[in-house]
Amino acid sequence: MAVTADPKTVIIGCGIAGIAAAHRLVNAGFSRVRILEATARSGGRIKTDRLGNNITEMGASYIHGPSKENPVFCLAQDYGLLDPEALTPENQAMDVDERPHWVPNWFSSSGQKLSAEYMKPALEMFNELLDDTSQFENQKETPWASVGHFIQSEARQRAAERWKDEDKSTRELLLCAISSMLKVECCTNATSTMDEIDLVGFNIYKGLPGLDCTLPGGFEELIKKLMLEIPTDVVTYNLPVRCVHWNNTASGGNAVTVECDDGERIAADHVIVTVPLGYLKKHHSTLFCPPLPAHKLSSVQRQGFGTCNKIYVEFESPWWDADCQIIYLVWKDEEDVLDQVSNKSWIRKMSTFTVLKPSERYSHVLCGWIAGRESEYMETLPEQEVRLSITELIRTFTGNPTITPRRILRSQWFHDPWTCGSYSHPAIGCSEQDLENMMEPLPTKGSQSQPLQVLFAGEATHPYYYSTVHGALLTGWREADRLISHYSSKKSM
Ligand SMILES: Cc1cc2nc3c(=O)[nH]c(=O)nc-3n(C[C@H](O)[C@H](O)[C@H](O)COP(=O)(O)OP(=O)(O)OC[C@H]3O[C@@H](n4cnc5c(N)ncnc54)[C@H](O)[C@@H]3O)c2cc1C
Ligand SMILES: *[C@@H]1O[C@H](CO)[C@@H](O)[C@H](O)[C@H]1NC(C)=O
Ligand SMILES: *[C@@H]1O[C@H](CO)[C@@H](O)[C@H](O)[C@H]1NC(C)=O
Ligand SMILES: *[C@@H]1O[C@H](CO)[C@@H](O)[C@H](O)[C@H]1NC(C)=O
Ligand SMILES: CC(=O)N[C@H]1CO[C@H](CO)[C@@H](O)[C@@H]1O
Repeated sequence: MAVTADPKTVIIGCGIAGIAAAHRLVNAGFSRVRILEATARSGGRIKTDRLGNNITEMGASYIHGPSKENPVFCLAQDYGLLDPEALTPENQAMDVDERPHWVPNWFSSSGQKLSAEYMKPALEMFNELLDDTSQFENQKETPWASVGHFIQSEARQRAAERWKDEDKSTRELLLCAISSMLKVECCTNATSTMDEIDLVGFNIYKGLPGLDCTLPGGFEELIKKLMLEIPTDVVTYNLPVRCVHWNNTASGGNAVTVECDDGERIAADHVIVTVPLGYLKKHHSTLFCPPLPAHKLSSVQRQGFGTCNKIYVEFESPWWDADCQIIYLVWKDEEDVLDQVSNKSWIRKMSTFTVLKPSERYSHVLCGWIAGRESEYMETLPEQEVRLSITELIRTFTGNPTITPRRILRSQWFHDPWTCGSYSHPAIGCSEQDLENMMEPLPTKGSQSQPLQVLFAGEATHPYYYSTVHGALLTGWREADRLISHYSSKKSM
């Protein structure tokens, strides 16, 4: 594009959404683009760390649905960041519902290893219940308030029918396993309990084909590659934005002034806000002057944002099978099918560890998953205490009192002041309209003021790929395109 006007654009946040927006604007010939980032690094919730020599992802690990429609997959492929298996046509064609299940190892709180065959009915029923939520797609009213209520009620009923010939202890154990699966689901959705997830909203998210893959050199490699393609002076680090003053119609100058924490004021024609929804929920009243319009604010409040953390644990030697990909822990007194516990027993919320593969490449490292308020509480504990709790947990479930983790590394997303949680989810009452409102630029339609003063990008503003890296990337491109086409149509007039 030959830029006839070269508007000043400020992007708040240097995560994948901010980087994608800047990248596209710069390529389109916009020369006055700046990214203001609160922290000392780029990448945001893409954050690669190390446990000893092993790569660990504190934020995003997987490309969800790695296939041609997924722009993150395409970029990673172009930059040569993927393993050959991820590039095979079979991998890319893998249907969401046909994905092979991970090979599980099961352990119970009485220190027994349970056979996968024995536990299979629980996994099957749980997956069937998740699939059955699709019957509520686009429904106005549902007999249950939430995904959690639906699963609890249906699991008990179906268990009574389907497993009536099993003995009581088997039936109870399978129900306890469903409680464990619910806790895993809390991680997928970054929520304290599935009771908070909307039964209709649950199906707004769209999956892409492809068997989820990781970036063997770390997800941050993708950030580094993209950053090399935008001029280095575009980003200013350690510069948190305090307030976006918009609608400055009187001055006759720039419509927006961005006020930074250090008092600096930056004039701009357009601002693209990419701060996480958790941050927005907490700081919207001071971040915008004038404040967000009421309907947009309600949507910010209605859409959910919760915590999912990882606790990486390294062992001297494996205590799981060589082919095991995922470890499930079942507490024997949870046949009520509930996913809520309390602070004191926060460790009970941990029901899953994934095995870092391929094992030839890693030493014996597991990734433990924990969601919700229990996860937020865990963040406040000293690392030593977390390590001791994990040690006790694993000793209890394996019945082996000698297993001792070498070291651990955990994420603390809730207490990250610039994120305030992990990612968004469709909370009860949240609808597609709320997602539309989230991405709507300011001033809203019909206003006489200068258009497109404040634009919104970031994971939580994608209408159906929210909570993912590809969703976030696409929103950055979307808002850059909005500006580019605005100036293109102006030119042709
Ligand atoms: C534990 C965890 C696991 C995940 N796993 C996956 C996965 O496997 N696959 C997947 O696709 N996705 C996953 N995600 C989600 C994915 O990481 C995010 O959707 C994506 O990275 C969000 O990008 P973003 O640009 O929208 O936001 P962010 O990356 O959060 O970027 C926002 C930036 O804004 C900055 N900022 C905030 N406030 C201010 C301010 N006032 N002034 C200036 N800067 C500010 C922040 O510091 C940050 O750098 C995971 C996330 C977490 C936390
Ligand atoms: C993981 O750590 C072990 C031990 O330090 C090392 O031998 C191995 O190469 C590492 N693997 C990766 C993928 O970094
Ligand atoms: C923006 O400014 C215009 C013109 O001064 C005014 O009519 C409008 O109410 C303002 N909008 C907001 C949200 O303050
Ligand atoms: C759990 O811990 C959090 C964080 O310390 C605290 O805010 C909350 O009140 C506690 N909840 C209970 C039930 O003790
Ligand atoms: C927001 C979010 O990640 N939602 C997920 C909740 O879990 C279901 C089922 O596993 C997924 O399809 C959603 O993507």
